[in-house]
Amino acid sequence: YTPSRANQEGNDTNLPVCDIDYKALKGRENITMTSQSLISLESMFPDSHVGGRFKPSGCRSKYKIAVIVPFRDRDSHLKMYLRNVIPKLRRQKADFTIYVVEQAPGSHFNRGMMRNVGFAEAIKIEDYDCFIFNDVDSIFEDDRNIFRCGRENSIRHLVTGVDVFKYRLKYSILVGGIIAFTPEQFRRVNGYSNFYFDWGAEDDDIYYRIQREKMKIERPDENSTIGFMSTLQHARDPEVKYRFDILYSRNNVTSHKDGLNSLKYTVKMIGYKKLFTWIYVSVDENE
Ligand code: UDH
Ligand code: NGS
Repeated sequence: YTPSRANQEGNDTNLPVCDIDYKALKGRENITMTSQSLISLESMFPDSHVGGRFKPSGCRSKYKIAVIVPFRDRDSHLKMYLRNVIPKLRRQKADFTIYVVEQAPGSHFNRGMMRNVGFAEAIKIEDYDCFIFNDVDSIFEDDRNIFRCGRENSIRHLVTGVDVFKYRLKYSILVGGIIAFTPEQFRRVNGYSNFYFDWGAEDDDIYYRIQREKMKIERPDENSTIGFMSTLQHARDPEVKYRFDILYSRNNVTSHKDGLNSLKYTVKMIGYKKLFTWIYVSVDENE
């Protein structure tokens, strides 16, 4: 069953455009740690639409947002993510759908590819205005950190500080955790590289793609706590030494032919769940 666009639209076009009610926002909050089952989580959000789309009631959001979460084997994080992020995005009156893009066993994890797949598949389902790539362990703390994209030449990185780094960014060009692209922006950089299997560097790689396109990075106000992010604990994945070789040599030459336009994958399953759309995908590492 594929939710049709017409069906999802309903009569929304007659509704007034939503204004964010800043008084209804709560500001910075501690993360709620939960060990709830998915079923009990689902019962917390009875008004989600099929595939986990949320829309404000009584008004129409300015943008349709797809939140793309690369995923494998982090079930407890996913529940914590949904528990904390959905209420905040609803208070922002966002029209959003979370896509959990899960890489099937048989290849090393590739975050960049999972994000590319999320983009490619979600845009077939709905005309999204903004794609927000969000690691499952990265939870924004403050609901005043509005999930939205930047203007034409400006990529919006929604993080100004990370809890485990004393609420700073590890380095100034870091664009990991949570980052927003319009479809035009994402196509312009040709998405993420597909080369980085295992941990690290694919976000640095996309930073250089952004730079080469002469676009800039914007963030929430760096003098406030609005862009602060909490991270969930997990064992560290194996790092790949060769990532630096790719980052500093191949990338410059290959980014126009390595990315969205060279993406190869097989969708094994799409599940329209209550709180998210699940895309289960396999990739061939040796291609
Ligand atoms: N992911 C999975 N499963 C995996 C690996 C990665 O779902 O097996 C996804 C998930 O969305 C995760 C994201 O990819 O949040 C990033 O992977 P990660 O959490 O392993 O990487 P991160 O950069 O790890 O968050 C930081 C750990 C090292 C901190 C360094 C402190 N000195
Ligand atoms: C850098 C990695 C990035 C990674 C970042 C995590 O060292 O891919 O750490 O920072 N770059 C390379 O490995 C070249 S953190 O989220 O821990 O603040 O995203």
